[in-house]
Amino acid sequence: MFNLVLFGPPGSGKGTQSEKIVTTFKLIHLSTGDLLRSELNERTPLGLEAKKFMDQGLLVPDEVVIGMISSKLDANADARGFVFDGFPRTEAQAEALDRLLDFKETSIALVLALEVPEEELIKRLLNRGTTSGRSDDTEEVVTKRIKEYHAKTKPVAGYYERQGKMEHVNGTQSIEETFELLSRHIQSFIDPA
Ligand code: B4P
Repeated sequence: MFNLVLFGPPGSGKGTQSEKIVTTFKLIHLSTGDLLRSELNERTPLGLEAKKFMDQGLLVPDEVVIGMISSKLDANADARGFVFDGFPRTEAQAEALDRLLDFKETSIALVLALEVPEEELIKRLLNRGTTSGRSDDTEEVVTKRIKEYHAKTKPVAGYYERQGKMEHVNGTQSIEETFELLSRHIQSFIDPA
């Protein structure tokens, strides 16, 4: 099993690149953002609770997202591997993920961090906000999300650096060029399927 974490600030292209990676390498896409938005659209109690945090640009509590990831791992036991997109976002989530994978006798092989300057992140997210209808793509919430990233998520990079699994990738080029850069790293582990 090949397990990849796609890491980076909000708007760095994690969701965009994950779609391409899972198609090319036949992996399962696990996006906590997408999972939370689907709970929200179905108006489940979990979704309604998560909305309170998401609309303020805050991270949803660790136990909620860890529970969601755990059930998705169980539901895809035969997968060739997983792309974790937007998870882990705190050190507690990173430790929980290691424990969950360890229990399944597998581990994270590689962490690819998309590097994009802050002005570009804001530009992309506000641009998406004009068409996405996402209530967290407004200027006020985007600024809060980036602040939350620096306070809680950036330290997760250190967690994976210490494990020797982190590779940094320039995320400012076109979607195709960025995908090429990411693919080169992935291909040192698996071939396209
Ligand atoms: P997410 O859904 O994970 O969203 P994201 O970080 O904003 O976006 P991403 O980096 O995937 O960017 P994308 O490809 O879409 O999180 C939303 C919220 O959910 C969080 O704020 C939090 O509240 C909650 N949440 C999620 N996971 C959580 C967790 N683990 N713990 C706690 N809370 C959690 O790209 C953005 C835009 O840029 C798009 O419009 C795209 O078209 C464009 N773009 C992408 N690549 C480009 C490129 N190369 N050039 C130009 N534009 C590009």
